[in-house]
Amino acid sequence: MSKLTKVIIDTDMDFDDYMALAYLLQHPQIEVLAISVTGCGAAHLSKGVENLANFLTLYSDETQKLPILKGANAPLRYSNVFPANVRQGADSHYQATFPQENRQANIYEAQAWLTDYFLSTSDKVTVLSIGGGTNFGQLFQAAKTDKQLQTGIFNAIEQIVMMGGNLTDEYITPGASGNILDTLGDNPYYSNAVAEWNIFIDPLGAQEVIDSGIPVTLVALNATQDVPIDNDFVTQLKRIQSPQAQFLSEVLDYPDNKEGIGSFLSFWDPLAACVITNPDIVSTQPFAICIEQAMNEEQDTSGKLIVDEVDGTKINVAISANKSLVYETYLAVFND
Ligand SMILES: [Ca+2]
Repeated sequence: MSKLTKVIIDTDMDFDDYMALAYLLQHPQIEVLAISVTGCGAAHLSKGVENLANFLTLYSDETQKLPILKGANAPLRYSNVFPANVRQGADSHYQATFPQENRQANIYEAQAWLTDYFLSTSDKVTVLSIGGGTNFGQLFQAAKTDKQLQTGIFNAIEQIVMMGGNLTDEYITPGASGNILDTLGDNPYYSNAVAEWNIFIDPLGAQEVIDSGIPVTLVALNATQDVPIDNDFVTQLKRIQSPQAQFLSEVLDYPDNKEGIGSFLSFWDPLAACVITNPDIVSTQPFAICIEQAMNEEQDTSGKLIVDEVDGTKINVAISANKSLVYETYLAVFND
């Protein structure tokens, strides 16, 4: 990367969103322009916004004033939700300590801010989508009947990098199965074995993102499963004395997170963030993709990625990742 890349981040303020945010906020070649928050993922909306505002106090005065965009309260389709313990962990920011309350926070309504921005900007931006497709899906839906907004969006957004989805083994080897049941444990209130959470939470929002006409790279579970968060990574992170790295260590020390280190936690959102700065850390392949929209409560497949050469939209899917290069890339920004 030679020039500064401008990024708008859309987040659900899960544990790994802090990792992705910290990476991009710290990266010398990235300029974060605004951060939108969705209330349909891990954290509830007001908590997510508050946590993000306070998280920014780990950074400069200028960063503390970044536009924080309060987004959706509900998905565009269905009302799928994360388990209560996941939401509690996110709402409580994993009991990690923010330096202070952010008294300079600039909080805006997401659709209004994004609409004004894309109607007036001459920036070229990358969108990092790490909280499902609802906020940007809603924007793209509005743009279908607003030519000026549509043009503004097309001129401004160069690419969308989205963490989400998985290609099962009917399409690729090795395939990746869904991650809904993994999270539900002994209380599987959904039957879906084929979808990934960001897509499952709002299959229509994700479809709108894919169909936006903007180049999309989907950082799928096929790639993230190559990069587990293991003890070696955590040890390296803990050695870094910066307040940002120490904050992330605290997040990973939260009991439900700690339990997953070396087992069920992956570099989900931070991998997508690293793909913006270092696309070569993953292998991508083009696929024509549709997202299953139908819900079936007995044997649900909603949110499944379907490869469909006729009706699908061509996007790039990250299908594998180089773990040691990912760790190195990620940790380098904190070590500098
Ligand atoms: Ca997330």
